[in-house]
Amino acid sequence: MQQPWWKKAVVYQIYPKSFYDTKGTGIGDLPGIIEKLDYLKELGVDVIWLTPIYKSPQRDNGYDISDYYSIHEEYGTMEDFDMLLEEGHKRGIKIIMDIVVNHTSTEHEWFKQASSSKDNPYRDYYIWRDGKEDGSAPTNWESKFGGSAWEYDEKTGQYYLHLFDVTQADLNWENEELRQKIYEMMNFWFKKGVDGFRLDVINLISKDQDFPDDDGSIPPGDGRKFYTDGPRVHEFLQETNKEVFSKHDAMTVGEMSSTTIDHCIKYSNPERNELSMTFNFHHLKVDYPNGEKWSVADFDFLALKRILSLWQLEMHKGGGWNALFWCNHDQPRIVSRYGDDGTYHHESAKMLATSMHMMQGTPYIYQGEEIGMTNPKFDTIDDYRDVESLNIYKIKQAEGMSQEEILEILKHKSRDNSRTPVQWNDQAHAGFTSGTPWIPVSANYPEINVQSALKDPNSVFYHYQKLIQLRKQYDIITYGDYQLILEEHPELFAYVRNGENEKLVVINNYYGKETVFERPGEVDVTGMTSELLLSNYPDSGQYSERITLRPFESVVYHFK
Ligand code: TEU
Repeated sequence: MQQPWWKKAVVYQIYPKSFYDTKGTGIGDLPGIIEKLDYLKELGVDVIWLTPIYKSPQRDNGYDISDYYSIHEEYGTMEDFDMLLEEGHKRGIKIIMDIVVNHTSTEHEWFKQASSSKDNPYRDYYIWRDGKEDGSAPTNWESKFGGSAWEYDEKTGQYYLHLFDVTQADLNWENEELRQKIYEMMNFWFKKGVDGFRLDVINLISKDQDFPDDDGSIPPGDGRKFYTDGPRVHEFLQETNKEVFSKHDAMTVGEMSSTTIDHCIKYSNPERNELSMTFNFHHLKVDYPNGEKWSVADFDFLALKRILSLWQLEMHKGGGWNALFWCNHDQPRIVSRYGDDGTYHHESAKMLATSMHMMQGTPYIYQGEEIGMTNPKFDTIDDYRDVESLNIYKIKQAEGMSQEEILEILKHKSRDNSRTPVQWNDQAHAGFTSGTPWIPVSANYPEINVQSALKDPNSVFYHYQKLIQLRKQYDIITYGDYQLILEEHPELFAYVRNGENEKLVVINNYYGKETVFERPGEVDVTGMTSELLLSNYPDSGQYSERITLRPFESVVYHFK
């Protein structure tokens, strides 16, 4: 069977605002991305995912779109965008755009019309409801950024739904005319030459039309069970596929919030004609004790292995396809989170990279991850910019939490941890801008930066480069079956990839101390010869039945 190209691809995510500024505005721009394409080519990535660059008031850094057809001024012009496409394609790099169709900014013309009167033709593009008898919100649903998910509109006397910020009004996918407008707009971008889309919170677009209150019987009781993987979501995606994706050789990846494996199989099994692949976040919640993100806690290592493995096995069985990732613009930096951003910075950054990239799926690298960028550990609330972090800071204080405590939590959990500027060199502002960066640069840029990574053959950068090369060379990395081994081992995450007459054995030490691997019975390599394919220490040994792994050591053996 002819496999789609995106199964063997590696994707690099760019958050333009923090990538590279060519104009001295303190904000990254499109010409900045063009300037760095050769760097990305050297890394070896096949696809760039650009987070939203459309016109936007930037309350949520572009996830609040006010015009789907124009480029946000601070990032550049449509000509710059065309140039980026052209220059990317020239180098064999495809470009996918981030599209936000669960909601628009309240500054979008549709919303301005919709909120002008109850009988405006655009009214039904959004979700309006009367308040309860006592005038309170129509349901007890909560916004993902804190507070009620409903906002009262004085002028028309009804509430509108916003699952995110109050300026991000949810679109009403029940309205067919709206859906056609969305398809038209997506086709516009394909016509320009984009290669696909990352679809923001796409599993939230279909709401239970009864709009019930959440009785809290299933945690977290914030209403999500009435709109997550909702009643018509698969139907809507099949329609989108028919009207848009199927007409192009598109790669599509859906961001799935609080989803299930069963739904992700449906979203990504090619026979169902919905999407190419899905992101899920369950492996990034193992440091949320009792589901509480706003806390500081060690991660649950056994749960991490269990979750990643379950998704590997079940998605494969159901014919779905995983997007593999540790980092994005909403998540803290992985080396600070499940690794060690001090003594074993390089070793742990590489180990984490190997353990993700050797699984089945399409890997994503978030800007700066390839040099092991860390959380900035801001000491003051003044350094934060993220609407979610600023909301939570207020809400937690009102609930009685001390300032020190909430600042400590933000150091670990804020989305701004991944949004500090890319560290290009050891010059002022890490070479990101000649102006004042919109968010402070992490203080460790003199040590961690692209320029020094490129000079050091043992850098994290060259490890990522190697991982990408190996993927091109060995089909088993893309297609081999996944098998977890040593499930209960408290320090090792080890797995096998099984191909036809060949195997990969991947062994990762997740801790800063020595530990021992002993070949379990279910791995039979008798009669096969082995080769060390990759490791994160210069002198890792050849395969043996018993291996002592040093702190954060990671080894991959190929057997045939
Ligand atoms: O994120 C959706 C989402 O559910 C998150 O990961 C979100 O950051 C988290 O729930 C907050 O606690 C997407 C985008 O990636 C994010 O940047 C946007 O803010 C959000 O949608 C709204 O468009």
